[in-house]
Amino acid sequence: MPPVAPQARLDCPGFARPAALPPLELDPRLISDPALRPVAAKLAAGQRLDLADGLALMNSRDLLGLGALAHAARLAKNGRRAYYVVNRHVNYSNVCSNQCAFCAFWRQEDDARAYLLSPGQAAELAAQEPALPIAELHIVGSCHPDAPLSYYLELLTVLGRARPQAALKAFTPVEIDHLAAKAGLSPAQVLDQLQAAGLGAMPGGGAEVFSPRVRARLCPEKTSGSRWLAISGLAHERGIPTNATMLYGHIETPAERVEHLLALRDQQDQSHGFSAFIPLAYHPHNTKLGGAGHTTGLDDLRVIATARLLLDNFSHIKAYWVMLGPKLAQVALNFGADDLDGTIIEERITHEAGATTAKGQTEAELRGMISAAGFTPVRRDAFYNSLERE
Ligand code: V47
Repeated sequence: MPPVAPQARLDCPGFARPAALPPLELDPRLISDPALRPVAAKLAAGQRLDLADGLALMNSRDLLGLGALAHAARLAKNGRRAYYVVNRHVNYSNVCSNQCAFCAFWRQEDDARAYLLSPGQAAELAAQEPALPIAELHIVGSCHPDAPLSYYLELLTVLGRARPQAALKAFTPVEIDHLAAKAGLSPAQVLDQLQAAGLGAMPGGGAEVFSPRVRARLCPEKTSGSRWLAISGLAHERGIPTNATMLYGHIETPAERVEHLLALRDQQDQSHGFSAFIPLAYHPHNTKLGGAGHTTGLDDLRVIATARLLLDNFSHIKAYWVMLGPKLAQVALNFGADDLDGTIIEERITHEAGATTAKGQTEAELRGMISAAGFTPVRRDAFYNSLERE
């Protein structure tokens, strides 16, 4: 693999530098874990947290203390607003040459359940339920061994025509790297062509855990963590906002989680184009990696709270209801999260791995979850502009 060309500019003019966390007003009586007290003192002084602070948070069982800290940060960033988007997922293919051990979605090309939607079929899906005010098409598939770059360009063109009001949030840095290698182009050249065909934003999948140790076991064929970060930076240079994720709850250590978050924070310091961070709770069913069970509620909330506090330069933290379940996602609004993601309509990746949640939610259900938790629902577009009628 050729190296990703270094970013032309360190400071990205396309995106404003997100505001840092201000000094937080905290009630020390809410914290019972002594390891969290120095972290609280730093937050109260407006200081940036480091690896040791991240570890104290990531190892703590003081759920109410974690919540108190993360909620103060959430209020400083987003007040009582809780975002959601009317969106639709389009998974254009499940045929994947990476065949990651944690993933239940991929199929070999000769599998009876393998598919590659034609651009026309994808557009038909996107056009269903025309009265729905879909603001975002979330378009993710696989590293298909044969589909050429022209397929992806055509896909964006016809999806844009099918849903002209929707932003096309498409292709992870892993897919970009794969199709650049197939086309014999650089990721930057591919991004330019996709942007000209309508690419407006990019989802945050494929980041998994950046640790080379974890990647060697879980996804040895996949784009490395450093390439994932560099390609995100190339998108930001072009004014394309992207998201970031972390797949947790498998073989990773607390230190590897914290290092992952700090690597995202470093990239954001340089390129400012990450919109949201989304922790992804590992689902073990039908995967090669397998595993005993699901993540715990404590761990889910702890990852969200730690992310809110470490990622002081990220504006948004998503509680992805598909993976957390709607009830815990609602609780997570008090642990640092300010976004529930969206209506989705048809989720496949997590459901192949055993998710028992619904495949979609109605807008009324999302608003109800937010209001019942005491927050103000804000319907947004893919760029976090409010679509609420004032
Ligand atoms: O890239 C795969 C992960 C991702 C499993 O950017 C798994 O707005 C859990 O990235 N258990 C897809 N996770 C989901 C994703 C996403 C979702 C919602 C919003 C956004 C956004 C992005 O899910 C994959 C992979 O990292 N994944 N298999 C599994 N068994």
